[in-house]
Amino acid sequence: MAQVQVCVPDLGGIDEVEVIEIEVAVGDSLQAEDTLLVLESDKATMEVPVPNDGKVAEILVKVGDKVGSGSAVAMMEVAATDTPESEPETKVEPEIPSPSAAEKAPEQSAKSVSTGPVEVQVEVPDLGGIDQVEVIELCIKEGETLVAEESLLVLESDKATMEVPAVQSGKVLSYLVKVGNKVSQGDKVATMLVETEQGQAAPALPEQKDIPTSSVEPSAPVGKPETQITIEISTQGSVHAGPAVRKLAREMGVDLSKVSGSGPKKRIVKEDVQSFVKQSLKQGPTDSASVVGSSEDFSRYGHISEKPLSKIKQVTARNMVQSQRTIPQVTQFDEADITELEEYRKGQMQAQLPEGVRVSPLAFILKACTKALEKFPEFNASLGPNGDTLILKQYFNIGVAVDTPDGLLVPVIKGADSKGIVELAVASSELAKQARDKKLAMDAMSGGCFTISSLGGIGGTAFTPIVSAPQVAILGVSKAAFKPVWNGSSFEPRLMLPLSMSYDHRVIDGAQAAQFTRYLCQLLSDVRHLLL
Ligand code: CAO
Repeated sequence: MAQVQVCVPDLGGIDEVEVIEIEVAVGDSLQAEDTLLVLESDKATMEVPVPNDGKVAEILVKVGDKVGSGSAVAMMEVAATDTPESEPETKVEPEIPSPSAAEKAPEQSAKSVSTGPVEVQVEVPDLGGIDQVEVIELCIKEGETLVAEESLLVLESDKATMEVPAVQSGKVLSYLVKVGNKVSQGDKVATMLVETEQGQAAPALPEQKDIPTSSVEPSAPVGKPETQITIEISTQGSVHAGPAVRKLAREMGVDLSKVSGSGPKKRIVKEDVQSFVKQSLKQGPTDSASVVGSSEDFSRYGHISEKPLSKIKQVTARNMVQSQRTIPQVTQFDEADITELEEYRKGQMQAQLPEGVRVSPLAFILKACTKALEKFPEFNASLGPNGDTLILKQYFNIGVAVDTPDGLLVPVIKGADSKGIVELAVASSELAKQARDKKLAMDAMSGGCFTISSLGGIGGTAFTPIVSAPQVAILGVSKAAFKPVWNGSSFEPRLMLPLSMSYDHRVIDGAQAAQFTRYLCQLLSDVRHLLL
């Protein structure tokens, strides 16, 4: 046996990095490439592996110590054949990717020489000779701005995690890569719009180096911001964890953005992931409810094709599964006589509308719902964390389900109770447009108390909407149709609007649900109730 010193490899010009984790103890037997400890600078986390099989004889540093290139960090006992002859004690620098990549500013290049805002392309910086590093996180949403030095994306090799920061403050127009793509030095990863000072030319565009098409799918076009789903991905940007922890999380299917870090600077360590999994198992199915499809080979029966589900649909699917699994839901049906309401909306009201404003029955339904929520506070509530209290909300935010080409989005009309019919019409059509144009603000879909899902413009007689937890009720609206209604002496044609209200039966009793929908019908049958 011989003793060898394990030293910090070349840090690519960085003076000092901090030891943030020691993964082994004296006496541990390790195999070559096992991680000895983890180092971190403000932009990169890297693991120092051992180069040979052997036993840890001494650890020369402790967590919090600052080390530089060549610093000795441990002594290992290795088989004599593993050390060069005639050298009783050998310095061995394990080969790990140089973190210089993350430390060095990414190159950014402008499309043209100009003043004012210019488009620049952010490139992957020097990766210390490593090729094909995986993009594991996109830190912000397209269309958002970030300041110089904030992270744009995170790359990961098997031994290091590197954040690629923006050199200049600006707006991210589009990412040119997606999570999962492999990139190398010089690959273009994002287009940003940055300000140049008056009279100062933007940096010239360096020689183009195209990303191999096999590994990079085209990103969303410039100016086409992602929606809610990308926001979810973006939360990963704040995850503070090393490669080994990220790998463990991936293996266990853990979303690291949901794990609290107990390490230095709130860094997530392996134990945090393990206790998160234990906790999740104890709690049973939670918001990470998985959507299980079919593994059947349908091609045995005929031709098939497969297409990816949009992110919005994937998130909706998880939420739906979660809601159906955890909420005992019942749907109450009723019909509102909107004959007079429609006469008013299509007649007298038209002359009073501001130019360009279109009012559909939805605005009246929104108004009726806020009034019904005021009268029946249990519908404007959520169950408390242990399920033994009811949180009654004093505000009235109503979500409106919007059908978009990518799937269902539910923007929320905030403070619906303080809006009149015309304002509700304007707010709902603006939000629906923003949803379809993928321009919803980040918080546009949060804070809803109750949801309306209107399929009235399409057709159908009834459906059973799924409650959107933590809300306790959702109103489904189908297409109004003329029906013969008995008025006591004869049948009369009346325009009837079908309502289907699903509710959480833990919170709302059947009788309350019937009263709520009856009240809605009364309000809608006499437009004067709503105009007051
Ligand atoms: N009965 C009869 N006609 C109706 C109606 C109803 N209940 N609701 C709307 N209409 C009419 C409108 O008046 C309009 O006709 P005019 O142009 O002649 O006035 C037409 O249908 C189209 O309306 P619209 O759909 O454009 O507008 P809206 O305000 O009713 O709805 C929105 C807006 C965003 C809710 C709707 O476009 C939408 O996306 N609906 C789908 C929601 C969805 O997918 N839900 C399922 C979720 S799963 O629970």
